[in-house]
Amino acid sequence: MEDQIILYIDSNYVSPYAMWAFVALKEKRLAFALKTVDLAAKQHREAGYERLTLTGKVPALVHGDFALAESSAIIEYLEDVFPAPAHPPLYPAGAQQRARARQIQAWLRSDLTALREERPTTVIFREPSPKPLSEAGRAAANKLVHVAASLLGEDAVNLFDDWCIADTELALTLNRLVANGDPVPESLRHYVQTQWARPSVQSWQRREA
Ligand SMILES: N[C@@H](CCC(=O)N[C@@H](CS)C(=O)NCC(=O)O)C(=O)O
Repeated sequence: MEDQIILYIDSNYVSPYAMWAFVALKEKRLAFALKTVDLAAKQHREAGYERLTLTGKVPALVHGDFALAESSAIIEYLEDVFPAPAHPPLYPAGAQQRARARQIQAWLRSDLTALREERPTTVIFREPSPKPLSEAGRAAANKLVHVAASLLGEDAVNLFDDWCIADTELALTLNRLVANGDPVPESLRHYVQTQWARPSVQSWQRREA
């Protein structure tokens, strides 16, 4: 019998990191159970969850008797343990393209703090924010748009020849602006809309594992 897979996510379905791990599982065509963690009720601080994840963070993956937190570690683990061609790849084939995808992933997690604070993912999944961006928020938005436009040619719907997980991550980050009605060039809006229509992303929005 195959080891069971469980993904722990936030109960409000607004964690971008949880969404990226969920999309990775879906794109790999893996069956998994979803368990929700109520962050407001501090369920992630309960001893059992902290013991399981080491860090008490959401998302966390359980595969058999192995548990892992951190979305990037989860994504890399799935790619290692469920490789192509049996399971669709999460990364491009070439070493340089894989490296570029990982650069984008690491950058999205470590930079653009003002944008992440002023345009939380609730602007995508719940309702827009009426507040204009601060100077720091605008600077972060401009940097994101500049990097995305440099990577994506006019009318590109993927970063590379085929979809990869960095596309979902970049699209979600751009969607912090698009969904809120902040100015974004039309070609990037089209990229976001195309990425958002992927069945794996739609499944997250419909909350179905
Ligand atoms: N670097 C982590 C970030 C995970 C993270 O910050 N998750 C938030 C929810 S969006 C969380 O667990 N917050 C509870 C806490 O930090 O105590 C990842 O990529 O998985």
